[in-house]
Amino acid sequence: VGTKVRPVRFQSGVLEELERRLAADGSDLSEFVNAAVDRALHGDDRTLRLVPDPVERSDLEACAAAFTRALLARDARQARALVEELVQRGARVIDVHQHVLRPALEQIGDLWCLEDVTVAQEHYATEITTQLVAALAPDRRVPPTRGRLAVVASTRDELHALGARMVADVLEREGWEVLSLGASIPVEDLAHLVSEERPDLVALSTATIGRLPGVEEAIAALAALEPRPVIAVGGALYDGPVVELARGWGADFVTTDLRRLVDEVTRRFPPAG
Ligand code: B12
Repeated sequence: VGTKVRPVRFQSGVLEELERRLAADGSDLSEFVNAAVDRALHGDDRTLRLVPDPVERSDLEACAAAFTRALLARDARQARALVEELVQRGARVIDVHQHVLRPALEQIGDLWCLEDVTVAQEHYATEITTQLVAALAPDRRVPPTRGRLAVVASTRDELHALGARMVADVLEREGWEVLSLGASIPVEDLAHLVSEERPDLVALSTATIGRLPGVEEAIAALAALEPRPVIAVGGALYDGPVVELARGWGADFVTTDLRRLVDEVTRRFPPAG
């Protein structure tokens, strides 16, 4: 009942001999095969493993390269299959975001800069990746358990939204309740919502250098609120001097690294008990 029948190939003559001997012992083929499979999975001399090999950094890098190729070949089915297989093998979604999806889009961004790919190709890649992030979300999402609220948004005029989506996703997986506002939130509207909702954390995402004035203004507006939320700032832009700039404006921490975000929020808001 409930068992799929699958063909098994035996060497010629072996099956007949096996069945003859089993019958002589009062046993049958199903029992024999089940016992052999059980030994292979659970016995002392195990030959089959239920737990697959751990996913290494090199697997993530190989998947990033294959995922990029699939996006450039406009093969969404293959792109999805690559990522879903990695997740089934046990890859953490945070690592998939950080070490597969992000580098793929970075590379496609570089190719766009060199005019080796068109805007249409970049849009296609972004669209498929956005769908994938959404598709991976529900199975791992947990109901809010931390009693903590975060607001996540891309800053004023910032149309890059996927990084903010990943930040929201990662916080939700950590048990936070998240208000995810998406792209380009005006400073006054952000401050208004934050003063109403009083989140513990506001995470701001920015990818383009021209959008920095919006970051400075958002940090100033949030820092003036009472109670003042913890202000995290990140995105593709933050490297070198820009990190210091954001710290100088009053950001509590600045990072592009999702694991560092998780470490920081866990340190600042330790789970109860
Ligand atoms: C897709 C894309 C777009 C799409 C975005 C669509 C969308 N719905 O998001 C569209 C077409 C709108 C777009 C427009 C533009 N783009 Co564009 N775009 C990209 C591209 C190819 C991918 C961006 C992306 O989604 N990456 C994947 C995400 C997941 O990565 P991420 O944002 O870095 O997020 C990661 C981390 O940074 C972190 N993170 C992000 N936010 C936060 C926040 C916190 C608090 C924390 C802790 C972590 C964190 O988490 C993520 C996981 O690791 C990049 C290439 C690149 N190198 O990134 C260029 C890129 C960002 N774009 C660029 C440019 C120049 C533009 C335009 C100015 C082009 C133009 N001439 O119109 C416009 C600007 C629009 C605007 N006003 O914002 C440049 C930016 C250069 C710069 N530093 O200023 C890039 C780098 C391309 C390049 N190589 O030059 N773009």
